[in-house]
Formats: sequence, C-alpha cells, structure tokens
Amino acid sequence: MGSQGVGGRDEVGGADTVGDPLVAALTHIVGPQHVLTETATCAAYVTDWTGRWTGPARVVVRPADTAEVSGVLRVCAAHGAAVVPQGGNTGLVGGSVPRNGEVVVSLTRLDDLGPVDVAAGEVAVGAGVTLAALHAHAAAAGLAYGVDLAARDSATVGGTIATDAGGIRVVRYGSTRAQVRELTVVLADGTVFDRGSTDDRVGDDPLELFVGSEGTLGVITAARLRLVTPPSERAVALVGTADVDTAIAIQRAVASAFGRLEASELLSSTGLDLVVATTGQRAPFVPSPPYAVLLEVADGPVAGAGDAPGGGHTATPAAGRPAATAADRPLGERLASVLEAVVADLPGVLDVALGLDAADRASLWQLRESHTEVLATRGRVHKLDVVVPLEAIGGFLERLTSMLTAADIEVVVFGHLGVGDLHLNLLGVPDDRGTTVEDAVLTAVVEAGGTPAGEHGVGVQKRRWVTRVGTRADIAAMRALARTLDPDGRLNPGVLLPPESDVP
Ligand code: FAD
Ligand code: 2HG
Ligand code: ZN
Repeated sequence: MGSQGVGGRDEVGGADTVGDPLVAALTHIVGPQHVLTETATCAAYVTDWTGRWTGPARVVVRPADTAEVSGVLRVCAAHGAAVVPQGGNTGLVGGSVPRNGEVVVSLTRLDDLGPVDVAAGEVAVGAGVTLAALHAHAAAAGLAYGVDLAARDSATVGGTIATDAGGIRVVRYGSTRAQVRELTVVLADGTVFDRGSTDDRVGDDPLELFVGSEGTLGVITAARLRLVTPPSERAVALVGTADVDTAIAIQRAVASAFGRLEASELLSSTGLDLVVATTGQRAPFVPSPPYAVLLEVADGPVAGAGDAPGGGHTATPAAGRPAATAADRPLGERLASVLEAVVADLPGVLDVALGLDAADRASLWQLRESHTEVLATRGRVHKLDVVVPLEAIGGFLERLTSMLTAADIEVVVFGHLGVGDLHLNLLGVPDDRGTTVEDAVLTAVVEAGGTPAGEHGVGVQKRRWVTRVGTRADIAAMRALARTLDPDGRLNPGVLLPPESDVP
C-alpha cells in the first residue's frame, strides 16, 4: 500500500476508499502492504494487457496463500463485494480487470514451487507461479511443462488454467486442461475445495469444471500438473507458401513423416513484414510469401498412448519410423529431406528456411513470438481468437480478407495451425464500428463451421456470442452451475456468462 494507508485519502480509479470497512477487514488478513488503494500502485491491476479494457476497483488485494485467499473471499462475501481474480493480467479478452468497482484479488504471491516428482512426472505449484518459472523448475529436474506461450514471463499457472490456455505446444501436448492433475480452489464463500483427478475419488470429479471457467466459479490457488519428457533434439523449418492450403498440406506431410509435430504455427506476409520492419530482425524471405508455416520436429520419446495429450510423460519405444527419418541421421537432415520430397509435390511452396542450430531456431521462433508485442505498437488492435476447421481455413481467409479490405481494415493473421486456432488482428477499425466489425468477422467464422472463441476464452469481449452459439440447454446448465457455486454472482461478474436478459 502507498504512504497514505487505509483511512488516508486513497482511491482506486476514482473510488474513494477512506473508511471502507472492507478495506480494513482485508488489511487485517493480508497486512497493509498487500492492500493497494492508491491509483498509481493499482494502475497495473486495473487495465488489461491490450489497454482496451479498464475500470475502477474498490481495492486490490494480494493474499499470500490459500488460507489468505479463503479469508479474503469470506470477507468479500460478508460485505457483498464482487471479486475479479487476477493472475499475470496477460489475458486478451478483458476478463482479468475490474469493470465496476470490484475487489481485484491478485494471485501472484502464491508462487510456491513444490519438489518435482520425477517418477510420477508431476509437480505441485501455486497458482501465481509464472510459466517461465515453472519451465525452469521442471527443466532443473530433467522434465518440461507442456504448455508454453509468448507471455510466459508473466502469465501464471492459475490464469492459464482459468482460461484453458493453448499456446505454441498445443498440437503436441494439448491445452492446459490436459496437464491438470489436481486443483485447489477457493469458492465464493471462502470454502476451500481440494480435489484431484485421482483414482480413489468418490463420484464425479468436478475438477474439470474449473478449467476454463475464467474466474467465474472459484479462485484457483494451487495445482498439481503433469510434466513431460523433453525431446533430446529439435529442428525447425519456416516454409513460405502461396496459399494457406499448401501450408496445411505441408503440416500434414511433416506430421506423418515424423509421427508428430512439436509445433505448427501459421504466419502471413502482413505479420512477417510488420515484425521485420519493427524489430529489425533479418527477413527470412524477400519478398515475404503470402503465408508461412513454422514447423518444429523433435527426437526423443516417440508418440504413443502415454505420450498423447492428457497422457503421462513416459517414453514409449520408437516404432514405425519412415525411411526418411532413419534414426542414425541428424534430425535437421531428416527434416530437410522430408521437406524436399514434400516440396516436389506441392507447387504452392515458395521458400524454405531451416533452423538447425539453437541460434537459427531461436530467430525463426522470434519472428513468430514477436507478433503480439509488435502489433501492440500499432495503436488500437481488435484481436479475435477463433477456431476454424482446417479444410475451411482457406475459404474463410479469402472471404475475410475481401470483406475487410472493402471496409479499409487491415488484418494480420497468425496462430496455432496445428489445431486451427487463428489470431485475427484487425488494424484500422473505426472507433464507432468495433462491435459491428467484430460481429461480422465472428459471423463469418461460424458460417465457416468454426468457433468464435478459441484459446483466449470468452471474457468480456465475446460474452454476447455465448447466446448466439450456445444452446438454451448449454447456457441453462452453465448458469445453474454458477448459481450453485456462487449464488450471489460475485465472482467475475460480466465475464463468460451472458446476462439473463440476452438469452432468447
Ligand atoms: P489473467 O490475464 O490475469 O486472467 C485471465 C482470466 O483468468 C481472467 O478471467 C481471470 O479472472 C482468470 N484468472 C486468473 N487467475 C485466476 C485464478 N488463480 N483463479 C481463477 N481465475 C483466474 N493465450 C493462449 O492461450 N495461448 C497463447 O499462445 C497466448 N500467447 C500470448 C502471448 C502474449 C504476448 C500475450 C500478452 C498473451 C498471450 N495469451 C495466450 C493470452 C494470455 O497469456 C493467457 O490467456 C493466459 O492464460 C492468461 O494468464 P494470466 O495469468 O495472465 O491470467
Ligand atoms: C499467440 O499465440 C497469442 O501469440 C497472442 O495467443 C495472439 O496477439 C494475438 O492475437
Ligand atoms: Zn495463441
């Protein structure tokens, strides 16, 4: 807390906290230095990563452990205060920041890293642990965590579970849901709920419900996560293509030659040009091809039942390797010869850049991972994260581009091609047309057989779309569950669940 302290002339985004009994009760639980009430110290907690969503908080509170989170929620319940759970505040759909004077409960101090259980391939960690810290911790024990994303230095375990984050390894290990073994969650009334997907449970395990619940059903305070065996060798290729269908064909061919992909990411010329111009990184191809697919393959444990998303980390014996990937040749050479064979059959391939050593791999990945930061330098960006079936992506992108070009809007497309998750970043949307343009794009997504909300979740941004794509029964079930766990609707109001008045 700032120099004034509780009872001083503190305020959060305009809300005067002087004499607020809730603030005094929270201070009693977490200590004065972890109750933030001054506008300057609260600034980072009340505005989202994009700068698009912001609102006043009643107070920002930073508990240290599950017991303190429980105390905080009990006190908030007693005062009828709504709560916004917050991790690293890197979410991109507006769900992590206050809208209407809620209490922001920041979980970043819950950063315990338990010992790695190498035999089980698991680790128990606090919800506030960042993905970068978790990766380093697992690596020190010779293992790896299967979810990774460019926001790794800030995004937390709790936030990634709450959004069911996908990320750049989703094609290999599945989304966060597939990594969660046990969760500790604090419910709206302060009850601590500790459940695991263990074999000795009685009845249905409600653990699944909290994954992807975006802070609306409970506050996640800890998790036991599965770890994986990292590959011993990796190779990366960036393949420039004339169209997106060729990129998809290459993805399929390389996946079948190697048995699996570590990553498959789509880039486009607009994004590549912007990244190169902004960061000064060397252009991989001149001119940039319309699309490019970044493929990573690896050596080490080969896909098998226990290695699939949701499975364990145990290595299974290599089986069915094609001749082109004979294990006695370096991985990079094998990737090069697979690509050579593929290219001969695909006239839409324009260029290939190989990343064989660590430096080349890193610079190819840098081109992909810089996209979000670079786009953030271009003023207001409308981000739409959607999933489109692979076979429909080509037609969808053609339609999208002509629709947006006619409206003088630029679109930068990239994303996780392995699972059809596309990030549509719209530049030049007139301020008064944001909702109309987003709705037109999402309508086109649904018409292409896709889903309007992908790995980033629904948040505030796509709440109105829940009623458009969900059935009445789906929404009724979601609402019944929320009412049971949070009868007063105090957990993240305004996120995910549409207002009752919107349901036809
Ligand atoms: P926050 O942003 O703080 O919160 C996100 C949501 O989770 C909110 O609704 C919040 O209320 C809720 N929440 C947070 N913590 C808890 C908790 N402990 N208990 C209950 N609810 C909680 N996302 C992807 O899926 N894949 C990507 O590849 C990806 N790349 C990104 C790259 C960049 C550069 C950036 C800025 C973002 C990226 N994101 C990506 C989006 C974001 O990082 C993820 O949504 C991430 O899961 C958010 O984690 P966080 O800790 O920052 O959560
Ligand atoms: C990524 O994959 C993130 O890099 C961010 O999900 C996507 O900036 C975006 O649109
Ligand atoms: Zn993404």
